[in-house]
Amino acid sequence: MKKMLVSVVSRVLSGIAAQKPASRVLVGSCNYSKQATFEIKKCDLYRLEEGPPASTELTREDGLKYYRMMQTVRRMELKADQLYKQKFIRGFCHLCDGQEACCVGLEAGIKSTDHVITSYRAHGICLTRGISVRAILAELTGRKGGCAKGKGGSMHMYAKNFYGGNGIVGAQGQLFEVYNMAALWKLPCIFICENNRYGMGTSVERAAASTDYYKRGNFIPGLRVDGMDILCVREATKFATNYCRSGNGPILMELQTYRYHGHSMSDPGVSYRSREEIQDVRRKSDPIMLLKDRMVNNELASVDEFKEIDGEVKKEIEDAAHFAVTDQEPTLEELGHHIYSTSPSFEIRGTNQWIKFKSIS
Ligand SMILES: Cc1ncc(C[n+]2csc(CCOP(=O)(O)OP(=O)(O)O)c2C)c(N)n1
Repeated sequence: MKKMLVSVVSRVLSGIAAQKPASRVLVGSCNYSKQATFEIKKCDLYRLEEGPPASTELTREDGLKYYRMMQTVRRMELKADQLYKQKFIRGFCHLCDGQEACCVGLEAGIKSTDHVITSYRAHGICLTRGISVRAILAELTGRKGGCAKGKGGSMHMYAKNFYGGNGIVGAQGQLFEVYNMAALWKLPCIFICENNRYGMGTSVERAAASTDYYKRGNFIPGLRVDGMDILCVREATKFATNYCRSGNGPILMELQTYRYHGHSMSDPGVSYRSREEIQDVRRKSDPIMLLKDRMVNNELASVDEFKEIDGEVKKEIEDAAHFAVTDQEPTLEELGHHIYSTSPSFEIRGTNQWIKFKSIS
């Protein structure tokens, strides 16, 4: 089976779908159902004869795994918000709380051996690609134990088969081409546009003549997906990966989602949209709440079980945050490494910035 490359583009978006009830429930042991079948919102299609299914099965095991992962992303982002305000985190910081179903659903629909490139709103995908909360938070605070040794920060974290966080809007497409050409991968590709309704402080309706982003690939087929529903994202991703792997060429997926925070930590996020709008999305379409309600209503898990997971996640985040504020910073010499293949290589032009810096201090 061919590997695949997924390029996730953080962009804007609209309309979040109402949930539909589950249909069939299979009762298992231990007082819980082992799995249930849920109706999910149909995707809008572009240049496709058929799309992802309108119903899907969720096992108790997968559901609990997705819940824990989404809750970890949510709590990690809220901790990052706190650390930023305490000035432990400096510089750019783009949080993805509200968009958890996108990164967790994407990972649920691809293989760990597939390749992923994403935009600057990268923390959630870093986690789903396998980086620990500890290594992410320590990267945000610029410490040695960070996944990029404290030198990358919010937008430059990497893992196996994961090529970052990129600060340049739209760079994912070019990077994909570069990687493809350099490695002669010739990989099939899914382009994912996370449409959170705003580009910085401008609503999509103000910015674009056509907000049908899933049609923007022109000759490339597209899907518009409810990005607040992890099951919709998972099924759409599975459909898209099958489509690409079958040799049909690339496909574009627009995930309609919402970011609870502003564009970045320097944007309070309430000057161009109302607090009521944000509250409304939280109340009606929160991705974590939707999954939890579905599972409880269909006896896949109990409220107490979710509380227990919440407690474990909270502890993991607190431990990671403690590490992130107590771990050492990289040494000045280390700052010059990993920029060129010879480390450090500042002597090339007769200067060594870090030595100069040392002598000043
Ligand atoms: C090529 C380029 N131009 C401009 C910028 C500055 N910039 C950073 S984010 C951004 C807008 C991003 O909008 P979008 O991805 O739609 O949504 P958001 O991140 O606000 O959720 C811009 C113009 C950039 N990083 N790269």
